[in-house]
Order: sequence, then structure tokens, then C-alpha cells
Amino acid sequence: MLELELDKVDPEVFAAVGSEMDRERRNLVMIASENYASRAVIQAQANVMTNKYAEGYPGSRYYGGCEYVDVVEKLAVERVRTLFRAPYANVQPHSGSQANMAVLLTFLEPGDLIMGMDLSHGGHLTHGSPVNFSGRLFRTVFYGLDTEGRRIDMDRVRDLALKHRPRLIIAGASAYPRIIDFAAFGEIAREIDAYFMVDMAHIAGLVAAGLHPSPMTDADFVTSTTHKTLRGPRGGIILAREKYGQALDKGVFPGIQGGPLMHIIAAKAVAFGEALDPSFLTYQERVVSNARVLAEELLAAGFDLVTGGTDNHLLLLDLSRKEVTGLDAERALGEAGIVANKNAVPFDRRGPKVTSGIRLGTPALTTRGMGEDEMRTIARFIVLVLQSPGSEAVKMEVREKVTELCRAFPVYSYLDGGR
Ligand code: DSN
Repeated sequence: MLELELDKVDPEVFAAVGSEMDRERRNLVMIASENYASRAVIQAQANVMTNKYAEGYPGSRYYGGCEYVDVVEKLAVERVRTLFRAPYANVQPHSGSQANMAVLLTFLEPGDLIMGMDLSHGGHLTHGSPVNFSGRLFRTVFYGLDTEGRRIDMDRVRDLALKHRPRLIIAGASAYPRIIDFAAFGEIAREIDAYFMVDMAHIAGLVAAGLHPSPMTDADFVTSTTHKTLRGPRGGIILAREKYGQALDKGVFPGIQGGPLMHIIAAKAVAFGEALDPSFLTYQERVVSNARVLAEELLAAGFDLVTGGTDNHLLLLDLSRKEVTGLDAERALGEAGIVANKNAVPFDRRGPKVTSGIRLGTPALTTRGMGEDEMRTIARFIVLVLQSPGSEAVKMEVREKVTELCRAFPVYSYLDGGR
């Protein structure tokens, strides 16, 4: 059993993995939080380090035999510190949620007040949502976008902070298409002597490339996932000022996790190495220019965008003035081969399972090599589908063109001979 290939041992799982690969290759992946990890990143996480227990940190583990996993963890830490100019890094969080959990549980007491961005305005579950540990263990106050330009309302952030005096302020979003003013947040946090945490999961790749201001100088703690614009394996990281390092190490292990996923940490090291390569900057520049072109085309076709455009890798199509809901739009686009997700827009009159928005992102398409011309083409596809979401003929016509486009921009073609 130990020596057999997956297809022999478990044909059902093998088939599902193969089908997922086909799905990723023959559709336009426009989910803003997804990407295509490189062959090297995928190889680095499919290895025997999955077998190893390594509680603790390099040089100080609770198990023997950690000499080689120490190598990869040290590489991951050194590289991510260089990438973000971070005095301290912890690469063990299994996910972005666990990175956030580690910070909250290390520096706050249950019942303390935290302030984050309203999920329905583009925030994140772990920033205080009542259905998440963050909203169950801590009291919360939320800021959101203004009613005019739909930007983060920094005056309101300050008013709320001064009124409620949270112990921790969180900046960062999962559906906000504009630059976030980390310096202004940091100033407010200092004014009330609160901790300031930035969750840069969505924009980490842009930050690494210098295309979004870095939170490192303003924030006490910076958390991120590693698989979105950063294009690594699924996972989390915490960066911080040196003085918080010892407490954070304990906060992650034994605070909230046991053995780190050493095969994933190996892949994080590879991904951080890739992000240090100059080609990563070019990639991120194209992610941003592609999003801008997509936004311009959709605006020109008469669609509304939250904030009227984008500065980053994503845009939020506001369908409030249209007949089609976010849910119907997600379904219709999916049938035409364009994978995106419904998303609440600020002040949405529809519920979270229906919504009035569609979130679109360019990281995965850009990894495939698509550029501004393809964004113009894809914008036309989206317009066609959303103008007639019930038309099978339109969806079939777009589906065929999507298939052609995907063939012209292959991904994971090295696997073609292998299956
Ligand atoms: N689920 C992620 C996203 O899609 O933005 C956030 O964690």
C-alpha cells in the first residue's frame, strides 16, 4: 500500500483531483482570493515532511529528528522577513483565521473590545463577526464605508475609536477595492493606546511588490494568508515588531496550534523565494493593470462598481440597480465558464445568501498570462451574460469562447503527459 500511486489506492479521490484540475484549467477563475500556485510550490507541499511532528521552533523542538524541517522553517522565516521588511515572522499558522486567532488570544482577554470593518461592507469573519470566534469571545464595534463614495470613512473610524476605546483596531478587508490608509489607522490606534493589527491577506502580493503601502511601520501585528495574491500554498503568517515575538511564538504554539504543517511551511519557503524574484513585481503590476482595465470596461458598459473603480486586484460589481441578483449572476457566469462569487455590497438590500454584488479578481487570470486585451474580451463576456442571465444560448456562446481563451492560456500544461 505504501508504494502504490494514488490512482491505484483511491480511484475516487484521484478522479476528483483530476476533475478539479480540469475545472481550474477550462474556466476563467475570477475569485479574487484564489490563484494558481506554481509547480514548485505544489511539489514542495506534496512531500514526506507531512509525516513530521515538530512542535516548537527551529533549534528548540519537542521532538527529535527535526534537523531538516528546521531548514525549511528557517528559510521561510528569513525570506518572508526580507520580503516584507519584518522584524519578526511566524510561519506556522495553518490559515489566515488562525493567524488572527493567535494575535487576538495572545494580546487580549475574552470580553475585551475589538474594532474591525463590517463584514457586509467588505471586512472579514475573523474581524469580529458574531458567527465567528472573534465575535463570540470579544465585544465588537464595526466601522464601514461612507454612503457617498463608499470609501472607508476615516472620520467615522476615529469617532468610533474615541467613543468606544477598543483594545485592538483591525484594518484589512476581503472585498475592498481601494488603498487602505494604514498610517491613518495607526495614528488613531496610538491616540487611544490600542493595539493595531492589519490583516493584509488579500493584498499581500501587492504589498510585497510595493504596489500598496506596507503596513509594517504602522501596525503592531500584520497577518496574512499565503495563497491569495501572494500565490503560495494555503496557509497563514504573522509578522510583527520584535518586542512581540516571544509572546506570539507562544500564542501560536502551544496557544492555539499543535504540530506545524512542515510540508506546507516548505511550500511557503518556496513561495516567498518566488515573491523575492523581480518577476513577481511584473506579475503584480499586471494584476493591478488588469483589474483597472476590467473596471474601466464594465463601467463603460453601464455597470456600477463599489467605489467607482479599483486600486488593487479586485472589483466589486454593484448590481443594486439591475434586475439580476448576486446569486443569479454567480450562477449565470459559472454556467458560462466564469467563476466568481456573489458578494454583499455596502448597504445591500438583499440578504447575504443572495446579495447585490459580484466580486471579481485578476490574480489567477494574470498568472495564466492574460493581459489587458484579454480583460477587454472577458468584460464583454461578463456584460453579455449579465444582460441576459436566463439565456441558454448566450451562456453557451460565451462558454465556447471561454474554452478557446483558456486553451490559448494554458495552465499546468506540464501535467498533460502525466495523466
Ligand atoms: N474567504 C476569503 C475570501 O474569499 O476573500 C477570505 O478569507
